Amino acid sequence: MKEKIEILKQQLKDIKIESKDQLEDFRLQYLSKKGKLQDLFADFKTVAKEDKPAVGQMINVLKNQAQDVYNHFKSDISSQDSSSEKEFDLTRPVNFSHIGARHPISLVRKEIIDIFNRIGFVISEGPEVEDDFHVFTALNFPEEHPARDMQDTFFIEKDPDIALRTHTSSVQVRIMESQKPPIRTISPGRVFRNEAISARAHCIFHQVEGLYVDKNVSFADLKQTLLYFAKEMFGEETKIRLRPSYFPFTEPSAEMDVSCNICGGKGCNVCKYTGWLEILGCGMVDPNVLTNCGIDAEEYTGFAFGMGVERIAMLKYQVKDLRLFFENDKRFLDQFSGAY
Ligand code: 2U9
Repeated sequence: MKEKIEILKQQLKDIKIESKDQLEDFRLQYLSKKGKLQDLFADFKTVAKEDKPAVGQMINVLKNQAQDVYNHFKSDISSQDSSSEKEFDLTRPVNFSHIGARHPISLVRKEIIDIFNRIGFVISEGPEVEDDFHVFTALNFPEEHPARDMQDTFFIEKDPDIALRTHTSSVQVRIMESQKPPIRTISPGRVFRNEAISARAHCIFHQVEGLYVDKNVSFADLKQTLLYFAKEMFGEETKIRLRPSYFPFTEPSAEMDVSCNICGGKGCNVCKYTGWLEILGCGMVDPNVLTNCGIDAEEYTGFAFGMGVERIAMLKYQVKDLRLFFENDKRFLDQFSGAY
């Protein structure tokens, strides 16, 4: 009997099980009611009384050993199964945790567009490479204006009449050339200026410009439209103020400030303790511009405004360095992933 137990013990040590079928064979051979261990328990009756304690213990140890062997190979085989499933399971859902997010400039541009869409402004787009007439001449820029200089504008090398647009006003010139008033449009787009890159300026940036031309459009309409925009963009409590300015294409012209949304106008380091933040330029369209674009300046008047999207985004998200919008550092961009 003892010899039989020793043989089985050795067999259990040497055993190798590599598949579910082999595992089931093992269970039937060793652990089932008709298995080898059960036979031992049956033979146990024939063991001499004085040997029973020792032989009984040996059988129990063997039984535990067989059960351990079974458990070990069972877990081995099931882990092999699940790892091969992992490798080949093409139906597993995709991990959606890194799908990216809208760029902050896209977010702010969309917000600006949505605000003006709600009061009837439609989007117009046009070419980034433009001729002198649409960028400068139609917009009343004098021949000697510094913006026409190589230092300020990127011209196409072979043709001094063709340049990268310095503002999206050229799109609105095209709209006025091809459509009759009433015109109520906004033109978002990329613009290019020959400037050194710094924390506050870049040679490529984004603008949204607006134009409203109709009979009896007044400065009061401009003010009310921009007040609505400021409240929608920066909050209901926002105030605006207009300071006189000069642009070749508008007369009168103004720059618009909004009350600082950080300190509520009390003064802080963002508004440099003035309580105000400059956000855009605006004015009544110069009659010369209307005439240049084929619109009767006796019959129609218009207002226009323009803003830099980066500037609005810097104020909205309190970004201190404009270059961050162009570097596409994932750590910066990830901060906007929840913002729709
Ligand atoms: C037409 C006529 C007039 C658009 C205007 C501004 C004032 C203005 C700047 C803001 C910051 C450009 O991005 S920025 O540097 N823009 O101050 N833009 S009025 O006037 C127009 C547009 C189209 C036909």
